Amino acid sequence: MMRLLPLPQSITTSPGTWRLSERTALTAEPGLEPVADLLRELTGQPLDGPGPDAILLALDPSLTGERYRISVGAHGVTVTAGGLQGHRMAVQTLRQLLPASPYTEIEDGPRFAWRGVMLDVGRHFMPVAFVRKMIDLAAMNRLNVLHLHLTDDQGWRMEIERYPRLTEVGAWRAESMLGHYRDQRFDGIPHGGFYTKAELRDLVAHAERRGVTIVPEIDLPGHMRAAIAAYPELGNDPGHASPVATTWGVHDQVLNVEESTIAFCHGVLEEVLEVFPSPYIHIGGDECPKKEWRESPRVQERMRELGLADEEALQSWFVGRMVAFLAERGRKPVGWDEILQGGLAPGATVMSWQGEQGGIEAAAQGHDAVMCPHDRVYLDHYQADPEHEPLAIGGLLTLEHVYAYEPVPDGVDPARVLGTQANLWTEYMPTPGSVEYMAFPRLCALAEVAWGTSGDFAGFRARLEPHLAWLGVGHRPL
Ligand code: TNX
Repeated sequence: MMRLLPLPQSITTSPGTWRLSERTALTAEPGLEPVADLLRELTGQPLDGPGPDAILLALDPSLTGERYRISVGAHGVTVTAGGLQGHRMAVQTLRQLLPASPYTEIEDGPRFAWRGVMLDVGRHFMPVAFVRKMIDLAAMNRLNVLHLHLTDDQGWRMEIERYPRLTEVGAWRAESMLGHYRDQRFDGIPHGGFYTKAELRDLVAHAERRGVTIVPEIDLPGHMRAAIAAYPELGNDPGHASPVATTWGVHDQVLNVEESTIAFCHGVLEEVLEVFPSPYIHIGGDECPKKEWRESPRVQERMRELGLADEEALQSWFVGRMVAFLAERGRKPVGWDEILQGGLAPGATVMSWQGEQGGIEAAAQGHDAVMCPHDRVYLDHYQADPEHEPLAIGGLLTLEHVYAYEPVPDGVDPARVLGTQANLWTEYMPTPGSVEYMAFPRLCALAEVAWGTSGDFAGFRARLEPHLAWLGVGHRPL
């Protein structure tokens, strides 16, 4: 009967049942009208009955951040939180109690401030409607970050007004890989698409109403082949046209380190900041092969000009220029753990993906970390025996293994671990349906881990089935 997922921190029930009806009246204290509207929208009910049965949305400043209380009894329902964000989390729990709830007292709040899911729309473009659905699904699992990986070698997905070729050229590739990467087969079908700034602003607003922050990522200085195809002067071999990549994997073509290229990146970020109010902005930094930089006389000359000893120091310099740009504008830069190479400017947050080591080092150096080690939370890995599963990149990550994940590594200051995030790289997820299949049910396990109430797998498993039905999402069969 109680299908709450993620499990709240504390629940007690007593005899009695409350039912939503035409008599139910919704009342919100001043400032909470947006939450009242959201509740009406999500329940599809006007909630404007004559009472006395009521849902009351109340403020209590002693409840900070995302904490909330729900009391269901003969009086009706009282939801209390310190402000909008707490109420947004409470709305999702309340929806799970409706339309008939036992009398209950719930006291709740998350263990981690960063409870994320990353969607890679670079490898496969996903329609706006599906991104909106992912926001809804994140919110329903009380996740509060959608990290959008907007650019990669195989496609540039965000309209940038001052550089129109990024989407005219960079949003399209000639074909995609068929089967596994190692087979080197292609479908011969052009693939692409991009989001206008207006579409992205709509998504940001939709997410914000539900308590989800969209953290945009522009992946620099590697993973930039789509941009280099659009503007060859950004690359290290401007005389030689290199198309938007059609193969997966890590590509040697990376940005050059001219001042004009730095200015280009800043120009892109400026438009990103216009669209995304998120305090955190992701600048990528992963998998930047140093081959071109080593072999380019011009890059070597530039390194001497800048007084940099090696290519790692050059990467650190490049990242530093982006970090400084964002910090000057009051935003917090985030990057993949490779941004630690050659030293990292203070104030940057590290996403630990190659394992836990990046997060451990980051924390030791005084940086914040988001933990997303590939062997624990990469939802592009197989969820069961590959023989009976749709083609995936590799690996094996079962539901149980995600559920057993502990985001704070031994010996790390917990205050440095902002939280955790599941990543959906879409090389092998060409459609929304394939993303849903890989994301669910595992994302529900990650959500309970991030909320901080994981532990009893059998209990989780029992709540999972009705929860998935409520989510209305495609998923791997249980
Ligand atoms: C590594 S994780 C990547 C991605 C791939 C992913 C596949 C990370 C920062 N970089 O470019 O899509 O592996 O699992």
